[in-house]
Amino acid sequence: MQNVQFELTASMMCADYGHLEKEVKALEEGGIDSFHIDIMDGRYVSNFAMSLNDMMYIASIAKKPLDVHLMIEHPNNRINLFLDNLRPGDTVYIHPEAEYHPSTTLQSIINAGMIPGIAINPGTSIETVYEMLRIVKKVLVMSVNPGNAGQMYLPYVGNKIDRLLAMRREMDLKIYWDGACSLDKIVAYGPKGMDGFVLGTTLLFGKDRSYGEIIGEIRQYGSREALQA
Ligand code: S6P
Ligand code: MG
Repeated sequence: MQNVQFELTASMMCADYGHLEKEVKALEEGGIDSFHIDIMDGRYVSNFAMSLNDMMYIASIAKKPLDVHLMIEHPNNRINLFLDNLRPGDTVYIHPEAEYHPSTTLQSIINAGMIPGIAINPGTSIETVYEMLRIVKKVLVMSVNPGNAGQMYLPYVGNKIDRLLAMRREMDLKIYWDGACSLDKIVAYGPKGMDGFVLGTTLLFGKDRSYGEIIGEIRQYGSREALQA
């Protein structure tokens, strides 16, 4: 039987900010693997979602790792603000288009003991970022344009995910899905070897069921193909 294991990450910009500590605890008790922190500067993307203080607060109360997605221009100018407030084993993703020399920023992330990643926009081809795939440990594939939760899945991204999954034979990479992640996507891509999925309004937040119930169901159905094999 094929062993299907994937990481489930909660997109904290979708959480209830009136009860943030309660949200973090409920997600951890419900079986979440990590917390996805969408940092925005209003320039690289037109929205302001989370910021440094939000990240620091969640880092101070969460037992599970953080997965920091920097949607900011020139992350190299401010990278230490984030790295100084994270823990070894946390992940930091940058958007390569947002920096003149993205590999310098990635090296700073590595030097600080964090896991380096790049986020690839729907309109960015693998060829554009190919050399960086040799430096990073994780790739966050955007299946919506960055900036907002609750958007529609862009179907042309599926081909890029399949190509990245095939490239893992030659590269030491983990591949994650970010944007409009629904159960049918996990059922389709979990058994193909996807390493993780960011869960937002589509599947996890604002529902009438507990996080534990939803996460349990995702793991059960995401492994369905494997169980049938
Ligand atoms: C988008 C951001 C994502 C969203 C996530 C929300 O800029 O990077 O992490 O928070 O996509 O999930 P959903 O299911 O509402 O699209
Ligand atoms: Mg994100």
